[in-house]
Amino acid sequence: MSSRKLIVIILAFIAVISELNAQKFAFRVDDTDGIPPHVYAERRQRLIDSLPAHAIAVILSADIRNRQNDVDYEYRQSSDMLYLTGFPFPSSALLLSKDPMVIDGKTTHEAFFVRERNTSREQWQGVQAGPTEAEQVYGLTPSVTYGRLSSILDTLLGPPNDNANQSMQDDGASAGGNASKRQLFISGWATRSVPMPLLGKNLYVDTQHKNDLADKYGALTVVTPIPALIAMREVKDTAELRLLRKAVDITVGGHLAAIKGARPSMHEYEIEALMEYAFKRAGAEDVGYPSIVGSNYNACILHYTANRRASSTGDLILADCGAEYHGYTADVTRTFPINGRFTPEQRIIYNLVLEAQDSGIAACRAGAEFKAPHKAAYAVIQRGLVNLGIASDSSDVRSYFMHGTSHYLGLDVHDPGTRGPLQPNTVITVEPGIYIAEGSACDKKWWNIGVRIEDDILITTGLPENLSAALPRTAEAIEALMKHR
Ligand SMILES: [Mn+2]
Repeated sequence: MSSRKLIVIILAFIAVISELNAQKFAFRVDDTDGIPPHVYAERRQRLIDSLPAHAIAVILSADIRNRQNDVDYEYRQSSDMLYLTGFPFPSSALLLSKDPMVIDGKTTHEAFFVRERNTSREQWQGVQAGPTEAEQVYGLTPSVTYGRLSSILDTLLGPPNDNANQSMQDDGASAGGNASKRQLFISGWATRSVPMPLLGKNLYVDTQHKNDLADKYGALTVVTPIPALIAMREVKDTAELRLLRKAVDITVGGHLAAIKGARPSMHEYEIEALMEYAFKRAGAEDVGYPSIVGSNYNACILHYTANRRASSTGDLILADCGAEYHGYTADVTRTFPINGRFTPEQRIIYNLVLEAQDSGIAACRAGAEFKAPHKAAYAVIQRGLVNLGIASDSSDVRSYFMHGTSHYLGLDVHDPGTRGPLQPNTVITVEPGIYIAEGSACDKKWWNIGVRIEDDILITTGLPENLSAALPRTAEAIEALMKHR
């Protein structure tokens, strides 16, 4: 063997060893039910197309949130990042540029920033994609080290006479050459404010961040959140609707399990457990928001999540719970009697809410104003409460129905949207409610009745589609479900 061959073999051996050292763990995607990379690429292109001339957009990953001491909350990516990349890991950022930019010799309109892989971190926290995996698996090209985000922004945004030439060499990046009309769009900060109790004030992180950016880059306009992205996320594409339908189907299964399994004297948390067990068994990664399971007087608290009370016969249970599947969440509420039979008063209130919901759903037509379902539902409840003598006049009604009827649904339970006229392929909730807390100014036979009925409605070019229609909704259907359990 020639010494040259030996050197080649040794070098190859060293290369293999260093490869092993660099990546003790293989990067694997165990779940294959996601959205293909080309769909994300199309969304990014649409957003770039929507940006004004010379604008730059940065989409930030969600923060890692500390629970206590050395334990963090389970990580959940920011919805904007999920929407545009499907990339699930922290310490990452997406940069989009209306003008072409040159990064490491490549002319591009997008760049992705991600932490390098780190074996010792992966040993504890799991394998996370680095730049190579971001490119190969997520199709995010070019992907570079997260730490370069700030210096590449300097190159793109810095005053041209100040640091542009220097940064171009330092970072291997260069702008399209326009620094006069600079607009920076940012997806928004997960942490908007931090309380500083000793000073009796808040630190407004987003304002501070914006001010610092303006200081650093001179006459820079920082826009957050990104209006074009809000408009895009309002209308769901085919890939999103598939996942959203799955989240709703899983959620319907959870509600069925909870209603069938509930028994008088069960604690609220036991009903919550029935619900969430069914969610996770069906593949949901999480809930889209903390489960609300309120019995009796707790049903009158809109966002009651303590779920500790022991129920007793005669209670109404209000369960507002949604499974999250691949980032998409459902949002469904059912109210049912723990013993399987509504009392006369409960039934009257329930049927009034149901009638309001029917009117609200019927108003979910493309082209209708966003508030059309709310106005329709509100009118029914107003008339009903006045007829029942619960509300003396229309101004009273607000104290029994104190929330809106609809919000957008998608990656977030309260998904962003323009609140303009309803558009096909938008999903909104329709969720009227009546909450008569103890001590309300009405006959006390109504006290502690809290009812909300919520379904997830797809706006189409024709009739609305109730995605959660498989879950019984009428008082009779719920009683029948509970009777034959
Ligand atoms: Mn809701």
